[in-house]
Amino acid sequence: MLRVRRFEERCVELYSAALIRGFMHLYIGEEAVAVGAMDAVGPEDAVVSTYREHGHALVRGVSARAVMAEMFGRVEGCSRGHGGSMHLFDTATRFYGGNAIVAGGLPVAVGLALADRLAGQDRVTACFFGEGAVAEGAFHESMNLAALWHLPVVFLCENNLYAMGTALRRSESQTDLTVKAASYAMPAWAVDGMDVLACRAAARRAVGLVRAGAGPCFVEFRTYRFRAHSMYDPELYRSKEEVERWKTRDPLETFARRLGDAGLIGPAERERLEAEVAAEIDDAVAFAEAGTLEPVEDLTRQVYRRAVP
Ligand SMILES: Cc1ncc(C[n+]2csc(CCOP(=O)(O)OP(=O)(O)O)c2C)c(N)n1
Ligand SMILES: [Mg+2]
Repeated sequence: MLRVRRFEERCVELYSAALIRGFMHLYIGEEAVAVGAMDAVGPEDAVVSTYREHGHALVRGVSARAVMAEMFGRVEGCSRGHGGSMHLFDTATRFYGGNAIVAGGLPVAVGLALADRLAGQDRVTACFFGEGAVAEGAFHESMNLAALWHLPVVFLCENNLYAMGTALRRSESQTDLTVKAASYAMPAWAVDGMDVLACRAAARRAVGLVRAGAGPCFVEFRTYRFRAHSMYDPELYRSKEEVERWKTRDPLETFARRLGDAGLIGPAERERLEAEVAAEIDDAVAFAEAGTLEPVEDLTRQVYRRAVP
């Protein structure tokens, strides 16, 4: 969690210095979900995420160098600099994005799980998405097919209460997302997304069920983003008090306190971890800065068009 938090804080500085450009969505405040949930998936499994995916990529094992170089638009980035912040991909870790389209990852996850089934592979696909996805048709089609075909997908919904500036309660008649999921005949439950151990336990239970052949499973993580939707929004849709209230439940600091109280990680060890993380990020930034810009001839590579007869 510390690594993800500090990585993104550095990204903010780099964005202000115009070294990172384009859209950038921060995960700050939600780290317990990626860290807790990813612990339940193995290297053979697949992971699908959204445009708020820096944390998922890092926790999955995409190197800080490859992620930072991608943010800088360098060829050494995990998507050859073609993707940037919203499109981190890495086949080596079976990290299938990074998806700018709300709910766009769900059909991809169902397809991956179907491919695994057809290939006789005993693997699970973990699919992260925001609660805004439940308003999309792709969410319902994906949930239905996954359940109908008993596909090994773990649907991991990060409910941070807002989809850009739209509060869930202003856009959905049913705000209990587990009820929506359960209507597709799959096990579904909610968990405190600010508690990393609770997130891990919930994800382990879900992945366990899916791996045992029970079909798909849905977990709603109740969490909160501490920053604007993207790099800037006027935040007129929520009060400062609400943000401050959630910040008292900061998953990183509450867990650090818990570790301190248990005598596991004290101030000296925290300092050592901070230094270790800072060194890794410094190295990633240096790597990205020294990276190569894509040659102009390559710009239209992987851009497809229909041939005109
Ligand atoms: C299909 C589609 N519609 C609209 C948008 C514009 N858009 C970008 S992010 C976003 C909000 C999504 O919110 P949520 O799924 O809750 O994820 P969060 O940003 O809270 O992590 C919207 C509507 C989009 N990217 N794709
Ligand atoms: Mg949201």
